[in-house]
Amino acid sequence: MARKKIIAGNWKMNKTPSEAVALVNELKPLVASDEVDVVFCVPAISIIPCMEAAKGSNINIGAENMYFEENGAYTGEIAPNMLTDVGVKYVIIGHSERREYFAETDETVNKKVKKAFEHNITPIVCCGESLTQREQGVTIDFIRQQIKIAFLDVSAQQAATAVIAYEPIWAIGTGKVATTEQAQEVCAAIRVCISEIYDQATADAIRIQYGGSVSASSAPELFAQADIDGGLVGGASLKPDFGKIVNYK
Ligand code: G2H
Repeated sequence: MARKKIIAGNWKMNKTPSEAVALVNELKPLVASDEVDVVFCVPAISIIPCMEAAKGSNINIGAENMYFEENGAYTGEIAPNMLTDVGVKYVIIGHSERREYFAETDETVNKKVKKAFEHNITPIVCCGESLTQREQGVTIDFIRQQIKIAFLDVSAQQAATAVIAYEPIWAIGTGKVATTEQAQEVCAAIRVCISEIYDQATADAIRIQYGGSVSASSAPELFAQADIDGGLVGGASLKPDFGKIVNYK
């Protein structure tokens, strides 16, 4: 069965709640599509107003992060049931910026992925190599390790519904997009890794996105690749261009 593409915006730390609502309203008609799943992952404070603004449209509002405990003394964190209570169905886990600036590790990513599944939230699990790793030729080994740890103790049934975002760190926000071949090669290797951990059916079902300076001009070729099932889009998701990316065909 063909996988439905999933195109997600990652707004990062941009837009006040009122600006966020205005952007949802601006993009709503531009991202209308039955062919792809559309997700806007927005800052936590904007989730509720964006949900209201997106009502009646095809836009899913997702979170950019969540904690792996149920509740308690974790100042500043957001619990999974806080997200589900307002209707969140997707959460980005382990973005490279969280790994770099907020000390997230493969182990915390795994805890968050398991917790998301416990609450029926689809994790968008991020992985990606640094420029040094790419230059040293260890990209695939490194990504395989990230994936294996992220999916430890995750069932095949759960994994089949997950989304993986392959984002080479050197291509994030730099305007430097991985070549189509580089992106497809790693996404294909991720699918092989999933087939080894689980089975071919799970590998065929899981959706793998490319992320890293995706633009309206690079999207069509990237999304036409056999193992690329959409994109995780940062900068361009804050502009009308996101409509072109969603309707890339
Ligand atoms: C990578 C991506 C979105 P950008 O972080 O996750 O951002 O498209 O700005 O490189």
